[in-house]
Amino acid sequence: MSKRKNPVGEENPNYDFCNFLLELAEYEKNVSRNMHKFSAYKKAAATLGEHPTRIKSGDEARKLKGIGDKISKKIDEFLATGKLKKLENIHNDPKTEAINILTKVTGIGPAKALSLYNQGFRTIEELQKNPESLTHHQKIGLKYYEDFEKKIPRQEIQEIEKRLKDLIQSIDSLYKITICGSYRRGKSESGDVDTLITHPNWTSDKVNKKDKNPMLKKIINALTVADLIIDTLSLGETKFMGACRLDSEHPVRRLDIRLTPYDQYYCSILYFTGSDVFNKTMRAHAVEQGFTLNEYTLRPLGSTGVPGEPIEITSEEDIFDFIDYPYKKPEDRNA
Ligand code: 8DG
Ligand code: CA
Ligand code: CA
Repeated sequence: MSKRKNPVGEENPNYDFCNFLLELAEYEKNVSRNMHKFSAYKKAAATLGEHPTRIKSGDEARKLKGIGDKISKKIDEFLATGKLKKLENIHNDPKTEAINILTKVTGIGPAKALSLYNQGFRTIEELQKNPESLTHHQKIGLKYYEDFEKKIPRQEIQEIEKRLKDLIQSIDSLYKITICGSYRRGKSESGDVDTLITHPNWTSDKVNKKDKNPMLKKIINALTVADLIIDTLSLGETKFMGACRLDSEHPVRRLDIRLTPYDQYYCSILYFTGSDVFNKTMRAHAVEQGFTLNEYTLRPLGSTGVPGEPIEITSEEDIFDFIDYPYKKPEDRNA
């Protein structure tokens, strides 16, 4: 998950509400560690972000999906005073402020940030001077901290996509490559590049075999030799996290790559496209309909609640159909 706060631009009529809600969401995730509140704030921000006109009162907001009493009161407070007491308190609390800053480094989660805080760390600069207690991933995160904070314009992801496809398909033209995440949802800029790769000869019955699958390592090697990948945060058999760069004129970007079995491709695409809030809502709907949905498969839940065999899926639409959920194009999954 990228560490950006995704500030909403001023062109949005409710951008100031969205931004304080997103900030409250980050606080719940990183400091209070309350994921229910985190989701609630994110959902409310997404709803307001899609609303075409300026909200004029908490009452008006309360009529919208995902906005209840508490959030509508915050909107009233913000409209009346131009600020929120809760956020002021958060900003004035050094511990909260430090955790917010430290968790912006990729690889540093809330627990590590708290432990760093307890060791006396407050700023990125302090960490850079004393990086001894950090993992390899966290050190690389620190190295590219400033670049990783920058959003990636859509145009640049298109260029990265083209290079990825050229390089990977020159290893084997049957590789299928899809950039997912916010890019696939049509956003004009993204926090990172989420790449999904599959190959018709690699299916789930071949996973779990004791032989190591060399496919992803070969791909990462080729992308590194071509100087597109410049650092690795972590590399397993099916999952790569790292840093890439088009050329020295461009900032260093976060690149995620997952290699997924051919028969699980559509569940993976759906999952990796997000948004995370959309995924949660859709998974909950699947359960109501008697299915369990994850990034690998869709399976029926028997009367005992034990999942059955995976259902054969040949498109993203299939998944929506099976759980009787109205199809949503990627652009409409920003909630
Ligand atoms: P962004 O990078 O532009 O900030 O947005 P994003 O593309 O939507 O977010 P992401 O953090 O890169 O995650 C990509 C997708 O992965 C996300 O849209 C949905 C899926 N996903 C979840 N939960 C989680 C999670 O806990 N961690 C990660 N890394 N991805 C998740 O549904
Ligand atoms: Ca990502
Ligand atoms: Ca992303």
